[in-house]
Amino acid sequence: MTNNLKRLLRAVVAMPLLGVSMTFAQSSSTPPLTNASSFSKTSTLPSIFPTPVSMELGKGNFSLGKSVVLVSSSTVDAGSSALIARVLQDAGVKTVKTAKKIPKNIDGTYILLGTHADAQVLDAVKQLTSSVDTAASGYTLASKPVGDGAVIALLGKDADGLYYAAQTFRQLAARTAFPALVINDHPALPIRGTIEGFYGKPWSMLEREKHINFLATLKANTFIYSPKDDPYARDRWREPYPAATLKELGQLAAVAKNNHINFVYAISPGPTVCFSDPKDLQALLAKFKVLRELGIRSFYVALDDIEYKQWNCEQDSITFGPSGAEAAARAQAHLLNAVQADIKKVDPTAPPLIMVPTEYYDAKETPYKEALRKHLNPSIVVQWTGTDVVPPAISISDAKAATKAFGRKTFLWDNYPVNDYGESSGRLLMAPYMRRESGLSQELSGIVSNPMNQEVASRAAVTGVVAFAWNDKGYDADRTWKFAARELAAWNPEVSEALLTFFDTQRLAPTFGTHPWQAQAPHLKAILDEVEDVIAYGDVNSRKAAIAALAQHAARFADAPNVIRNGHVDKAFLAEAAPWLDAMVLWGKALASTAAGLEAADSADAAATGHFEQAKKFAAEATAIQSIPGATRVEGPIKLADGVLDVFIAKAPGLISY
Ligand code: LTM
Repeated sequence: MTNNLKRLLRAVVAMPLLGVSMTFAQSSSTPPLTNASSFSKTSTLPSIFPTPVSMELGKGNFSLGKSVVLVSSSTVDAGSSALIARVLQDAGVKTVKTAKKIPKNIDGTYILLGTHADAQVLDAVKQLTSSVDTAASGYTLASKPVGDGAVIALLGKDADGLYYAAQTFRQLAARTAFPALVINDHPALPIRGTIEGFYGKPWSMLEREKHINFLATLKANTFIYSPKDDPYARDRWREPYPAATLKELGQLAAVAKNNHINFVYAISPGPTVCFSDPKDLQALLAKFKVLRELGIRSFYVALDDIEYKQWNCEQDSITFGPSGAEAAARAQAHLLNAVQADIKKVDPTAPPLIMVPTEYYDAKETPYKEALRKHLNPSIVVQWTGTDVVPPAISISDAKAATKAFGRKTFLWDNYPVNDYGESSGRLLMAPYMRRESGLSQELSGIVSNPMNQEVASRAAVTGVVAFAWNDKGYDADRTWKFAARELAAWNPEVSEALLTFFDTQRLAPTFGTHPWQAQAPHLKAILDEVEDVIAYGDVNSRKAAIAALAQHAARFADAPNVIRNGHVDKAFLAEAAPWLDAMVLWGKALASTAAGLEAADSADAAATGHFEQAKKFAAEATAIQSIPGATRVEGPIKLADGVLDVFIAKAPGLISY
């Protein structure tokens, strides 16, 4: 038995003793096991998120059973082993045996695990399927009922590929009926994940750990630590971290590694750095050295949101000439090239340095970009936010322009669902991830989402971002968004419906300008428009029916926060969204009173006036609810389906004269 196999078995045996850790959201957020009676001879194509590149059903299906045999190899790493152990335990497997190879007569469930580096596993998988995925980080998952049992093969092109196979296995194993199928899959983009790059309250270490666990379930591979309000990363970047923070960062990096996530540490020296001062270079390298000793291997220098047309020190004007955008780019390249050279020297296989330039928000040719392109080491990865800081859309031709401007494919920093700017005040941003052109993966080196100060609430959008980055051609924004709601609802249909009703009220996606790039509450708007249309054009009966349907919808709307709060939804989400959920109850009551007013008005009943007055009072109470002090950078009144619900409630008393 290999050491890894031993580790896997130990993990399976140890799981019940360890109990359920709060941070292991991965295992609890899978579809509930269907009961045995739903096991049938036909099998159905499962939905896997992110959408695999190819997935083909075979004939039949089977149950994993209470006991499985693992045929494993030395190429299975600790993270994959631990994940498979959790998956088997969650699927109700009680006994895990091991074997060196698959026997001729199959009499149970055999699970074959390994990478292409293991010839024995590769050969065995080729018996099951003629097609195997050979792309970097790719995997093949093949399953088949055989004899009196079944064989499932998880074959990674490499260690990451095997881990992704295990993540797909997690989604499949949650079904009682494990279908015969062949999945060949690999990421479209090599870098996928999140940059904690917002202003305002940084995430806590626990939130980061939970987020990394969440990212791993979606086969993302990158978490960039870059909170603007970490003083040791920006304002006081030269100072060392307190020992306790260093310890926590090291623990976080270990969690990330176990989840096949690259933990990237970003520093923002821009506000005070002297580019030509060797002491400042040494201060940067010293900071990275300490973090490297904690196991962090990937580094980033952020130069966004700084005054770059003035030097911070006299020496820079002597070294680089008079201050200005072009000189700033030369100075930045000088410093970053030295950092990259040091990375290469001390850790030759480490990922290259990542940077965000000062002009990150468009792809127009400028003296700054021209100089950066000319002087920056081509192996340094450059971030870009699109055609604006918060762009309404990103097309392939936009990305091509950025490639040209920065002299390399750029790494997209997508400022969605971040809510740290004026236009986003009072909002959670929970729309599906849209308006990024399919095929963008060919013109980018990666995508990360900049999330909200609210970690769990960010997941609806982040799920879309990383699913798009995995397979932009097969990405379905709406289905992925619904999947995110199901995950948050712990797969309870009533709760996920209530969550989707709530998400709809937080769908408006602002830009830095006056035009949002996603419209507010389209689902609710369609319902309210329909009521208004029927009142305008319908006969008596259809009017009554439409108003009755509105009353029912209002009751469901008002009750949605209750359903969410009483479901098995992550408590952190309930805390983050508390004022919005409170506001939703009141807006729901306002809508219910409005429906009562319309019903009375339609019967020429003067009681309508009282109902409409009541609606106004509820609306005023809802509008007065404020965001949680300190929770977001921009505080203010909570907004909920604004421009849709408030408009309808205000307009309703004038729809029927009585
Ligand atoms: O977008 C970038 C590169 N920098 C900052 C972010 O830190 C901030 O979160 C977003 C949204 O306000 N805008 C920025 O300019």
